[in-house]
Amino acid sequence: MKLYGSYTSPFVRHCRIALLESGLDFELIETDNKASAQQSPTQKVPFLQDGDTVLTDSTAIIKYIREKSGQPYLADITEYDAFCLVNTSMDACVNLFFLERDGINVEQSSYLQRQRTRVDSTLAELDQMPLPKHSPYGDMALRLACYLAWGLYRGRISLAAYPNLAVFLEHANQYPAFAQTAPPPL
Ligand SMILES: N[C@@H](CCC(=O)N[C@@H](CS)C(=O)NCC(=O)O)C(=O)O
Repeated sequence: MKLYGSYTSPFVRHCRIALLESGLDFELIETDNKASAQQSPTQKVPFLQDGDTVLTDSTAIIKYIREKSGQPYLADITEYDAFCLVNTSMDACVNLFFLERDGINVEQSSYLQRQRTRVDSTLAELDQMPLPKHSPYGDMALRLACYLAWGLYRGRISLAAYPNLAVFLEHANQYPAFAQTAPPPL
């Protein structure tokens, strides 16, 4: 199975963790923006190819890996909704990262300011949720850990106002599949 992506993307990291946990054979093919624009209609990473199966979104890729390896995947509706909340926060945060990297000024757009407050309001909500302190981590927790670690790595978030998230991430950093997939030093 071929997973296309980068070593820095939090979406790709979650897929790599699921693959490591599954024990399935896979190859990570490093893919930049130019290559993803040519190979996936989303023009994003990750995407996955396994024989005739081609998947273009990390959420579908993780469902595929979990089902193929007989592992549970977001079985509970509360966990599913919390997973979606993490995704909403991470999408907004990644979007602002790329826009600011292109020199776009967030202050000029009320929509971009809303994206910024969305990151804060979703993190505040996630900070109130019960979160695991050890494995086994479900896919909501893994996605949250990938997001928080990426946000800190890119200097996009601070956890100073979110003590529960900070403790959660500290514990997740001890989990081998999570530690093994950390992004390279900048
Ligand atoms: N919904 C997608 C989001 C993936 C995503 O945003 N990937 C980023 C990298 S972290 C990307 O490739 N962005 C390039 C772009 O937006 O042009 C998924 O879950 O796979």
